[in-house]
Amino acid sequence: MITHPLCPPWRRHLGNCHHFLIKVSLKSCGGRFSAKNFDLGLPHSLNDWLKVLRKRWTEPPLSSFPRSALGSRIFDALLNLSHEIPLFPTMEAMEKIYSAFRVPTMEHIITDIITIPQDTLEVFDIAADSTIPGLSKAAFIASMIMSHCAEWTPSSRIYSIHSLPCQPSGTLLCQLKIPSIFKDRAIAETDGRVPRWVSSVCPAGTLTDIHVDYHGSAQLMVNVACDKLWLLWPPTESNLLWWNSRHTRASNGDTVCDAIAQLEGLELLHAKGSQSFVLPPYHFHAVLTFEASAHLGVTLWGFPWWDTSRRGVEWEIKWASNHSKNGFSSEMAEGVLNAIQDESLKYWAEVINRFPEHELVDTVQSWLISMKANIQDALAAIHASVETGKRKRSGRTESSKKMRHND
Ligand SMILES: O=C(O)CCC(=O)C(=O)O
Repeated sequence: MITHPLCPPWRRHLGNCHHFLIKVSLKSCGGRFSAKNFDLGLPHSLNDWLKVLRKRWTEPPLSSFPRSALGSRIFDALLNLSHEIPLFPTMEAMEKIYSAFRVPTMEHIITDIITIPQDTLEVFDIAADSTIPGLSKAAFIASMIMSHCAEWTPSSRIYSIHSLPCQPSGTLLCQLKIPSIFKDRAIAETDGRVPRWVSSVCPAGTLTDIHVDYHGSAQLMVNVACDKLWLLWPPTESNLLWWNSRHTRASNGDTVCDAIAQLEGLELLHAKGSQSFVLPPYHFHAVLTFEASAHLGVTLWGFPWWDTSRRGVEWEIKWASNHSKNGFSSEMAEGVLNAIQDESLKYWAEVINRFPEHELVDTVQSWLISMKANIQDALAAIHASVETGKRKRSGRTESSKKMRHND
């Protein structure tokens, strides 16, 4: 789930859980999502199944929508790749997640929107590429309905919501469960005692630029009603290096095309039907939506993602320490460091409290101590350089005043 502006951000060897997912996916899907089964004239291009999606994106009504041209460049970049793009592993959502045997639907999501205590919603305006902090619920629902119109008109709007908390009379009625394969080794973020599921709601034509979520958690995602294409990249060393100058920054649209050309480990997921999947920590993603869609997500912290989370947090602390070299303000760096301290380190401390017998407890414990110290050092260095900057500026002002006086 994206939380703007600090998107509270693989290699197969990084998480045991990933191995599990690959097995489950192959077993439960019976290879159904393989490009080879798309019967679209292979062997033209190994990724020919994408042509169907490209056609939908570039024909009415989406062809007149604001991000059509950019999406079409993304499809061209994908179709130009000379290798078969692997598919991101998914699982069938089913009874392991739907404990109340009530499968979440768009109706539950709309109830969440209507019953959320706030009068207005924070939405992302896709056409304007900016966040609107307080949009009326009616305007949002109208934009969802109108995204099915025949073509874009000057009064059309396209808004997406990226972190809508589930409400008691809406999605919470479904009492979604965290499957025991995760629950026995990880903790979920909670609101009191219930896992804090949030939804993303996007009209047709939404293109979400490449970004990373949060600061070290994995996310369990569940499709509610989805027809969207996810592009996903692991946080390998070279991918993170590429991301140094882009982290937390609103990307310009063609960043996704650059990512397709320059990042390693791209995987695709056409989200449809009752799938769920785990987005590991610091996994880069960009998403194109073909029909009004919604998915649910909950953040998970735990040992299956320890190594990826640890490496990502260490990278992010370095990124913040080098903020000016990376072209970012001290405020941005301070925000990231505080978020890591208040969020990531707190959850990792909770993980070792919950699973005191785990073999990694001592390792995580000493890592927490050194990360706390690193964050404190980085914050102190930022404060010192801000103070030095202020002194220099006021020194310059004083001397220019004096010069003017002497003139
Ligand atoms: O569905 C989308 O367009 C974006 C979703 C996303 O980035 C997320 O849930 O983290």
